[in-house]
Amino acid sequence: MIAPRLTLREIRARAVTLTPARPVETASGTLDRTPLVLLDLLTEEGIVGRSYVRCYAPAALRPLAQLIGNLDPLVKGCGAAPLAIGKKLERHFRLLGTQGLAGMAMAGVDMALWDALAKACAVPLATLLGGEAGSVLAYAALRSMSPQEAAAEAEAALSSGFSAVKLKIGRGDPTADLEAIRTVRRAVGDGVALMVDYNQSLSVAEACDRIRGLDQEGLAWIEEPTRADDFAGHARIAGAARTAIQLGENCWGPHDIAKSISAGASDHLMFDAMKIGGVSGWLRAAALAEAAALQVSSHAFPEVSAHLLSVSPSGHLLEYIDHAGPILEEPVEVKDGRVLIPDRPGSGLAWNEKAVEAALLA
Ligand code: SMN
Ligand code: MG
Repeated sequence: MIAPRLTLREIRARAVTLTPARPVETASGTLDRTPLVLLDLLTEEGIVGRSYVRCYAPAALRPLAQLIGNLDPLVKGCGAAPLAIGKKLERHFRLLGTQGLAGMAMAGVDMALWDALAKACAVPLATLLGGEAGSVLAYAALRSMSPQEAAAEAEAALSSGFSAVKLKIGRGDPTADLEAIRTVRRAVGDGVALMVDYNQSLSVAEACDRIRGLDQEGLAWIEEPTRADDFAGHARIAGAARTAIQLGENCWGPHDIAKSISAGASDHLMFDAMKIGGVSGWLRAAALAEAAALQVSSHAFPEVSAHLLSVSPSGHLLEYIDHAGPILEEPVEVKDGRVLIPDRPGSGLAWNEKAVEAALLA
């Protein structure tokens, strides 16, 4: 079969707000709503490329959906070529800057384009990228910061097959961190990998102090102890800690990753499929990580991240947290602590239209 060349006909962007069964608590705020923009990239050939982006702040939801819709005249009639369209959009946004909403919009288009291309070739995205459909090792991200509730979540994760969990800390003093870590550790046992995430909540000086106190806890990594764009600060923290430092979910594209690597900011890297610049940005950043011998994990977006981690030379762990599941026809599947790469064309995203309808922003 010869894959058809695709010509873009229309971008549709729909804003939805989901209400998670359990809010996600972090030291930098609690997320009790999930504002998403769903992208449908329609082609003349009938193939539809899909992706979603997540804007965290409800106030940014409508503007983001509008911005994505406003890209329609720029891409209409173009071939479905992610790199060429990426170049065009970068030129369009150069004077504004390609981070924030513009970066999210560009990444959404990029991911939808790759989805369309994989569908046109009738293969999973991982296969189009040179890998194969299989599975990737995952960890469960715990939503609650209270020690007892986090421990109960961790036990549930273990009984559904996970062998690694991540706990959010940093809301209280160092004793509160230790209590939460030890309560979860007691619940999961020593054989389970336990990571912690400060969500940027400490100063560099505080982090250097606190983190030494965690070195005996057998943690697999300590994530974002200080503000994400302070690469020099993270490098100081990494120098003071024996435990590995994890960073990257707030890096915008390969250029931020290059800066982080050259500062020696972290021992591991984690990419957010949206902030890193979609599939194209991820692949470029993954090459930098490989060359720097840093392992790459994912942040959120488990659907597309499963494909991407499987073709990342230093792929490590997938973060399993199901934000979009309620509006998907086939939410991500986990088996024995591994996320399965769906053996269907594209990245595997299909909307559950009834659920989308109910969640649409009025
Ligand atoms: C996180 C960030 C934003 C929303 C939810 C969770 C977190 C993570 O930093 O690593 O999952
Ligand atoms: Mg994090």
